[in-house]
Amino acid sequence: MREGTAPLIQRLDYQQPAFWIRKVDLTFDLDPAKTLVTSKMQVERNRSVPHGPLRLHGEELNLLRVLIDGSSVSFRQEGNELVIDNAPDADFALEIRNTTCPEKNTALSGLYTSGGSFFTQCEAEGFRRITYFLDRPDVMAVYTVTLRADATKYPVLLANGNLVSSGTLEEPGNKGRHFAVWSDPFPKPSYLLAVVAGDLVAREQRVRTRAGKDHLLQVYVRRGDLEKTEHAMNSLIASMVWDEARFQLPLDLERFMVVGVSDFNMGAMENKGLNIFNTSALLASPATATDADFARIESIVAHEYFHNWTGNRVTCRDWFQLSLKEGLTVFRDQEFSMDMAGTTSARAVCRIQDVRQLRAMQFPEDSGAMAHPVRPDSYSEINNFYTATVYEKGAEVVRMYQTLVGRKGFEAGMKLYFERHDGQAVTCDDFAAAIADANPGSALATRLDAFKRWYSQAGTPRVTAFGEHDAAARTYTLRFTQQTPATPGQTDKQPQVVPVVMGLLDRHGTALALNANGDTEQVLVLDQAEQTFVFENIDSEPVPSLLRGFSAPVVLHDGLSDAALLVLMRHDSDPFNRWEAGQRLALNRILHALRAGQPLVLSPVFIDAMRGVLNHPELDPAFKELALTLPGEAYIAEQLDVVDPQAIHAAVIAAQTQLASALRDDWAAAFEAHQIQGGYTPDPVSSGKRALANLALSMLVLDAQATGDTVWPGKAYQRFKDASNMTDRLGALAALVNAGAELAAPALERFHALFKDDALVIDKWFALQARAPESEGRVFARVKALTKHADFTLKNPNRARSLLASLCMFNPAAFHRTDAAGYVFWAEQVLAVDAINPQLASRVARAMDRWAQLAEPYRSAAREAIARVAAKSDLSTDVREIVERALA
Ligand code: 0A1
Ligand code: ZN
Repeated sequence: MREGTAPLIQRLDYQQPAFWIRKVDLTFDLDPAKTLVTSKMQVERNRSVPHGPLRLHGEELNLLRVLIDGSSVSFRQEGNELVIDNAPDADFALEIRNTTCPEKNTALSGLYTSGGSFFTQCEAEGFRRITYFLDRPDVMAVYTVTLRADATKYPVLLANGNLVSSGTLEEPGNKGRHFAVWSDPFPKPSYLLAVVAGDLVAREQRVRTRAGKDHLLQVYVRRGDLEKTEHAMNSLIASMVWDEARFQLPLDLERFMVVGVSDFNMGAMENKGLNIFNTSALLASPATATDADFARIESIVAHEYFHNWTGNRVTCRDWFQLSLKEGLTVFRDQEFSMDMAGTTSARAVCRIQDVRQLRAMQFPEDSGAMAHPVRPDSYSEINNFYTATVYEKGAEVVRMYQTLVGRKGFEAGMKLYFERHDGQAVTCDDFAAAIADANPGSALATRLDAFKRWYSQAGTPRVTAFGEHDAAARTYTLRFTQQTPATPGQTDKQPQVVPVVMGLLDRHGTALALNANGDTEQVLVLDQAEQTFVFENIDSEPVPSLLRGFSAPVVLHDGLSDAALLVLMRHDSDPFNRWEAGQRLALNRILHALRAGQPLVLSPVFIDAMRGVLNHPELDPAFKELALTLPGEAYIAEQLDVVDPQAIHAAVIAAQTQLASALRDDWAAAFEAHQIQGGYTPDPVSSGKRALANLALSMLVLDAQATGDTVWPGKAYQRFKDASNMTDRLGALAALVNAGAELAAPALERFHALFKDDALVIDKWFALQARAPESEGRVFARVKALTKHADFTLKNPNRARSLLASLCMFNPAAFHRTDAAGYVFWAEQVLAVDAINPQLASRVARAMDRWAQLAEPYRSAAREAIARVAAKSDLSTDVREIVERALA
């Protein structure tokens, strides 16, 4: 956030603060241009650390006065710190008054305005942009908040906890103003404070929990958005029920509020009892949101709700421990989504989607300039570490605990964790100790130190497996090796603890017994650089099915032949590995073509296998859609030492075109067979059918482009016009746009006219165009033109991301151009956004993380663009850290 070079903060430098703040009384006199903040704090010296001055954080504040026990006190300002050298030894009352300017706060951190209302965002270090404070998560205080504001413009005044009183302000000078006093009984770190004031309306629901307690649930949004809150409310209720049933964790507040805001840097925020959501993660109606939006909203509502225990009741000692709350809460929301999905197949679909996301986002992070451990060792801007590694890899680490101690063992570990640490700010070591101590003698407890390398070592481990059958001895020997590649600042890596869930199949696909008990599935635990496992009574060469359910976040090389992969794809009892086998068949072909520098030609065997999936009488449509979708370009790039984005794109398009043509009749049949009669529901079965129908349609339109047929584009246009829900409408529009059909232009125009007043839908309109497959530079040119569109702005993060992130991060072939125009555009946009919103700018800046793996001429041009940005003297610390790490 701050300009200039920020100091590098090191994990091992952690020290407790010199003072504790136990109680805070905050008053906000809200005004968009100048809000007055009065903070009265109860402060005490921390006697377990050396005597020192009181140093409070404060940024972009206008300080009015500082009083200790009612008298003025001498202080000095050192950079962004307010230093009081002569603070008393005994407990004291500290009062600070300052003002801030919410309407100029385009960084959206601290107190800001959006659509004429006030909102706050305090994680990670936004509270210091509201008032001076010990703004660190280990300082936990009880807060009372008084809000005073114009009653007409801001009829709703919200803060954390319970409403104590409210009314009209009577004093002269406060005409037309009203107030509300909120009190939160739970001690919390400052990053969980929240304030909202505006003209909002709420959907309300009273619920009774299993424990017999009554609660009021409220979802606050702008007038006019109320009918789009039903799904969020249902998701909230389902989350409450689930957390009580699965982990015995009840809601601890009488009132739980959720608020939507259009300008927000992330998805949502778990402020105690007052979650604040990006509207994109909250609002849904069948006409405006896709199935994917409905699923995302359910999972984000759950995620924030689950933070109430994993994050709020037990929080992080310091920001290096971020994955303590984030990895665990992502794991919990993933488990919730799987339980909500229901059937084994629907659960597998969730798992496949999560792994696809991990591979598309976290694997590249782990092999690029920003590679860092799940528990980072240093940062200069903590906002840069809300990453796929901390979140998604962190969730995989939590999943491995569960795999190693079993589901019941994990639940026992969670129980112990809360018994030990409720109300505390703790570390990842405390979590690990609780899970291990609740499971003495387990595969985890016996190798806990080695397991914890998942927190300290960056990089994705490479595991190889080599199987050998001894016909005479009737044994099958599996030999594993593992090695983790070097990452910035970490060259030597130790072996990791890798749980490999596995089974063996014979060549007809029958599961083999792995031991005398007749078990057909087992967990092998790797913890050495090399290890061997022997299976007895194996009559013939089996096909190993390893890493079922993606039991560890590693890259596995098992050298299986295409024939063996076909056995797995057709017969494995593990649906994840069935999907994986199909993906690997496709990947093998694409990589072979890329490495040989030859055009890609899909084999008849592969095409038959895909046809078998598409026409399979028992597989679910949602699974079929995933199995028939080719690996993404980012994941393909991950497999290569030198990345040529244009060559990858050409190979993927060739594969798609061949699959579209070879299965033409099957796609048409699948499209017709998966039409849904009746009203829209976003359940997994219906959304699976819509997904497969949309994939079929996109293949048919793509094929029509090649053959000159006009029937399918016409049908797609008709479907686009007539669709009764956004999934089908956007699916048909995407089919036209992605194929480059002539009807794409009128369809886009019509779509814009239909939804011009719905910002979230217009975001989709921008994103669809920016993510379209590149062809002769047309997509890039279109994006550049769209930056000049009347609806485009860099000030709204959703809108800015809809074009910039879509192009620079999700459309490699449009972005990486031989003329370097993509990089020039990137540099311009990063600098323009940085002046408005550094957090947003640094996210876009990360599009260049993997520049060093690019082939020439991309590599040199990319480096030059990064160096040009780095040469600017007035960069935010956010962007500076990203570009400097890239160049290091
Ligand atoms: N803790 C939130 C994510 C979040 C993080 C930072 C923010 O502002 C910089 C906002 C939200 C979550 O995990 O949902
Ligand atoms: Zn979170």
